[in-house]
Amino acid sequence: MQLYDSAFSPFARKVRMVLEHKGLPFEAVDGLLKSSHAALQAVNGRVEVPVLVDGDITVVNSADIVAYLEFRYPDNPVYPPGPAARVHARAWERTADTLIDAVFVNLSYWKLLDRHDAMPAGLMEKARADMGLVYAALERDLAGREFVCGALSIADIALFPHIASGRFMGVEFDKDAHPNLVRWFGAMRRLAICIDDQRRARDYIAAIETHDLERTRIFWRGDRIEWMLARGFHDWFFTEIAEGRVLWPGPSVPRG
Ligand SMILES: N[C@@H](CCC(=O)N[C@@H](CS)C(=O)NCC(=O)O)C(=O)O
Repeated sequence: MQLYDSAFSPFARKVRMVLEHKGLPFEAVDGLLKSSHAALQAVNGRVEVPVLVDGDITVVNSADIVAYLEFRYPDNPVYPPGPAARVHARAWERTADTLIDAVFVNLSYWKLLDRHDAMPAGLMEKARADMGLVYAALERDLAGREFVCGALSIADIALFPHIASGRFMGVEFDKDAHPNLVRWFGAMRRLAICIDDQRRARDYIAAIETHDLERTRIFWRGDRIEWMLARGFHDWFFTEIAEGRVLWPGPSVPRG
């Protein structure tokens, strides 16, 4: 299998951790390098990672890739067995992919890209308010449980890359108010798939200047735009468009 990957992308990190949890061999290609653009576009018209190529099957969109892997390679499952727990695990994966990703990635632009402006006033406060809701719900779900849905599942794997960057992004959870989350985070950080993920992400960010990445224009799509507009930062966003600092996904249709 070939994974169009990036240690920069929480979606690619999720899929890579699922592959490793399942013990499946794969070759990783850094899909976000400018030099990979044409190859990535050939397998995903949106020009986004992750993409999984498994023989003659190409799968895009991280949640679809995880569902494909679970169906095709059911050993070491990442979906809980019972219907209610499965629905709940998918709900957490969706929250990680839509809300939490939007909060963290939108904050990351002022940490990791070449920007000459300050973060818009009030953005950090909006981010902290939304993450407060997430942390409270996690604290509730982790009461009396080792992992979010009982056994380790896609919920934990999807959440981990985000929660692990909380301190760096300035939206860390309060340890005193969230003892269950502290315990969960400690257990996650001891898992081999998480140790390897953290090392890759740390090494990538430490050497960010050396990677052939787009770091002046921001690639925008659905949920991240929605969060920016819904939290009131439309003036900032439309100025970004007017001043040419945006990139958009390409059109994508299913392959024949
Ligand atoms: N819904 C997609 C979202 C994937 C996505 O947003 N990928 C980003 C990286 S996190 C990307 O490839 N952006 C293109 C770019 O930055 O050039 C999924 O779940 O796989």
